[in-house]
Amino acid sequence: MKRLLSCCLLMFFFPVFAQNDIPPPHPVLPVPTQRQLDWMSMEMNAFIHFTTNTFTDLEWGTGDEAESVFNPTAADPDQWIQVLKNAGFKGLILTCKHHDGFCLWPSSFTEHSIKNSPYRNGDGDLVREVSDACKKEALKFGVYLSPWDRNSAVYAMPGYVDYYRNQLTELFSNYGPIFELWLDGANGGTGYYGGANENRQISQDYYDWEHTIKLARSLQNEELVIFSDDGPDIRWVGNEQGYVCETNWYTIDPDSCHIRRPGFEKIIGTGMENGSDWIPSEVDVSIRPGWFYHASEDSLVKSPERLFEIYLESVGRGAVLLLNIPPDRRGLIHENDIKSLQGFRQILNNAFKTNLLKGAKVSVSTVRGNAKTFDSKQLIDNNQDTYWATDDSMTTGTIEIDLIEEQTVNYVVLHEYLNLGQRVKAFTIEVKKADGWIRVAEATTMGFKRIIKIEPVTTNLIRVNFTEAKACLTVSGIEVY
Ligand code: FUL
Repeated sequence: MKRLLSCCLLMFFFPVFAQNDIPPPHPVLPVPTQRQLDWMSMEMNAFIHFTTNTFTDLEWGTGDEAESVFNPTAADPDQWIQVLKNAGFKGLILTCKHHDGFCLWPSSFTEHSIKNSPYRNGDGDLVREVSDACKKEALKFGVYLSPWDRNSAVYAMPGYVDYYRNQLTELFSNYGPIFELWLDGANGGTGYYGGANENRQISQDYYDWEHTIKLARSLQNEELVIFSDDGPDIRWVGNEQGYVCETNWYTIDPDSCHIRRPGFEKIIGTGMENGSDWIPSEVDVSIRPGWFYHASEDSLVKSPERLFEIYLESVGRGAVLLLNIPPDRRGLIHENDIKSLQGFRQILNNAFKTNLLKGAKVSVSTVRGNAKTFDSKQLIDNNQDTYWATDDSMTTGTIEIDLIEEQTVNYVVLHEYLNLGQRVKAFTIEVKKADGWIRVAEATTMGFKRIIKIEPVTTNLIRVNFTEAKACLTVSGIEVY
């Protein structure tokens, strides 16, 4: 009794203590793993497609190309990394082996590799050069190791899975740390296959991914994320055009959207609101029409404006962008691609240069338990680990921003606190004009980062209305540009 009394007295005199005891909301399951959260925070990674195709002008090598065709005259991975770093990429994924089976490292398990090419007189190892160059500039290094191998004589036979695992072991033991393993979905068809020159198909369980994934994880640290059409860590977005759907749930039900069933692309494009697993999408797209360099596409490099649009429709919809920039036959990123990337970076920097919230007043409709830990300040503290939250029963709410002076607004950027699961299903944005509030945007999911582009409008009051959510709100940030 005495204890209860002193506790009440304490709460009376020091209400802040009591407020800080308000527990956080219960998670909405499933929730992301730490490695998925870390990966999402990278936002933009680069894909590098480089192999014999660069020299044969193909997109899919057949597996019978002579190793001697691989002959970059001035390969300079340091140049790639400089260009990519300046453009804002955080990681790079290299096609260590594409469908033709040619290895960019001197694998002991095949003759179809860089060791039999003229590159550095057969002593070259581009996986080494690229992973070292990444380390020097603190870019993360990732591996594309094509499951389909049109060179291997044993492809589609039991021995190939061991061959694949041996190559994965070589890469994962000697070139780490590796942040992402990219497992391509193209599997089986015609090929050289050690001279058989035939059509080989595989069954759905041929690769026994479960054990390969265990092996990959055992050879790397916790950070490793694995991409394939439907996970385990990251899913394909269902198109190669550079967008994720406006509604982007991080959750899917891998069993009910099994690889390449009709309608599969649509499901992985939007995710599933009540999916059983947290498997966020990655938007892979090339800066050129093809994945590999072709001189005939030098004039078809995507413009800075188009790249910015892609950024808004991928990162701006809560996904991670994987933009392919293929080196040319010299082994350099081509001047046209560099120009486009520089222009893109400039547009991006200009668009998000000045956050108009500096000096603004931000208020919210309700605060969870009236606790400071969950109040409106958490929205503007530049810390994604703190968040504004509502009471458990409150699945709607409003953020109101008073810009103090009239400003022209182009973008509203919102961040959902995802450690407790994805919640928001619908929200609107309004601005105050002389004749009242006007709706300027309507959206569905929010996610890690949601950039809402609006028709430029001059106003001093902005309101975000969360109209539907799976549970109480947890919003970690808002910015206005
Ligand atoms: C596809 C492959 O077939 C393309 O060649 C490319 O590597 C792309 C990223 O994935 O499935």
